[in-house]
Amino acid sequence: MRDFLKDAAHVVPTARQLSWFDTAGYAFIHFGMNTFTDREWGTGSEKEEIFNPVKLDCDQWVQAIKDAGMKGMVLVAKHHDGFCLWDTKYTRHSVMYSPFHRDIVREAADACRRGGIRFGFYLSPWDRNSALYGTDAYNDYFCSQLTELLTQYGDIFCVWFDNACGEGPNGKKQKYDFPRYIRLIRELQPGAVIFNDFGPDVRWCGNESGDPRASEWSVVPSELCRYAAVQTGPGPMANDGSLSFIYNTNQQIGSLSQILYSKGLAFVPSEINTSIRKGWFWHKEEEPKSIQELFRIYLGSVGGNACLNLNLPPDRDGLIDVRDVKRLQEFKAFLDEQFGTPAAGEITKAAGGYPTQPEYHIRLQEKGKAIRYVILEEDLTHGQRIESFQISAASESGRSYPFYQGTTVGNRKICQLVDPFANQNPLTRTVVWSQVDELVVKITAARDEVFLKSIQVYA
Ligand code: FUL
Repeated sequence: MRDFLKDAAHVVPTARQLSWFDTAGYAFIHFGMNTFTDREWGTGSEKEEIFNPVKLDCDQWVQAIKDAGMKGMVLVAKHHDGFCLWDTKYTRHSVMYSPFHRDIVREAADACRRGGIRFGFYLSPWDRNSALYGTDAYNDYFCSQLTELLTQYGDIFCVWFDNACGEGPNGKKQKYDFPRYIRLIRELQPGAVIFNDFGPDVRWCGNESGDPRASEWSVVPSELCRYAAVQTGPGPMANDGSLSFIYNTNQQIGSLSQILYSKGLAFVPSEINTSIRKGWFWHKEEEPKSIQELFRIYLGSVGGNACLNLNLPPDRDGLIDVRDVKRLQEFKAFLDEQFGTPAAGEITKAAGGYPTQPEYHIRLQEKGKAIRYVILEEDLTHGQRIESFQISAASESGRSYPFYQGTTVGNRKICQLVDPFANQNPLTRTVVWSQVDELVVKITAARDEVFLKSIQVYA
């Protein structure tokens, strides 16, 4: 049992996963035929003539993304309706056969490069337009499309696949050859992470509404992520049951009780993806989410050991709606206000103690200010190890108030001590901040020796 826990603690990310974690927040761009038909899923029989975003300006998209503090773009190059936003050799159902006649993938990739953010794409395996769909030849077609996108548009940081698999124009369903797609991406863009429901690099969080798990592990059973590299042997209960039930919607992914039954563990972090509006595509009547809602999503993703992929849908002119642009700017101003002033303080690790239960003391330079956030980061190059921790405030008189209990940390855990909207927190309400001169972060359980990368405190 102890050996298995240690093995679990040593499951580590690849360089491409670590670099993806650094991106923290990036924007999904859903744009295509559905923008013009007011739908979420097209039929594949839409006429190319209707696609004409006359004012399209990808620099405007990039500016909106940067205004929000996000560092990348994942453009939907082809959605389920099969319409391609780039100059492809393999179908006439593309921008090049529309009145618009411009390669939008090229313009978006170039704008990202100019703006200093990363570029990636979504390519839907489900294709309701291709006559090849449902035959082996479709996998060749799909790989040809992938090859164009992977070789003609510079560095790609993320290739995003969803698993939707419906019927094509001939009524047939396709057997997707994911191992082949993955091999091709590794060969042509080895630095790109691949998002898919089941890995290999990044997995779906299990919902589209931005809801985080209470405890988010990046070390997960390979039963969930069948395309990921298995890094351990089987758990001590592997022969006493099976994880065949496991799916992304499960709330216990990676928990101790679950990994014990695994045949082997893999490192596959979660991406929280959701839209700034209700739909993925632009619909005139929809409004952007509130600051409060966006902040909840931010805390649970960027601050919850995941990355945030926030969808910003361009309108029929080919621009991000001014309502959304304004909301993103307001949101960034709100974030700057919340995390603007780190409270300086010296951090020391208490001597002695157990390697799996270290205690960190943060001496506050300035007494009297209520602490609003504590941000913890594990050094993931050693693996994700922390199972639980608590934070307490200590006063000169020796009084200690344990006011925050947490579970996983991983890449980054933002502990919110005061709710900026309610301006209180039942846990910290009783803390007399004027007497507090030290915070204590105590790791209460870990799978092996703890390596924290940083502790940041915001007043
Ligand atoms: C899903 C698709 O069916 C939606 O239309 C959207 O693209 C979302 C991000 O993935 O599987």
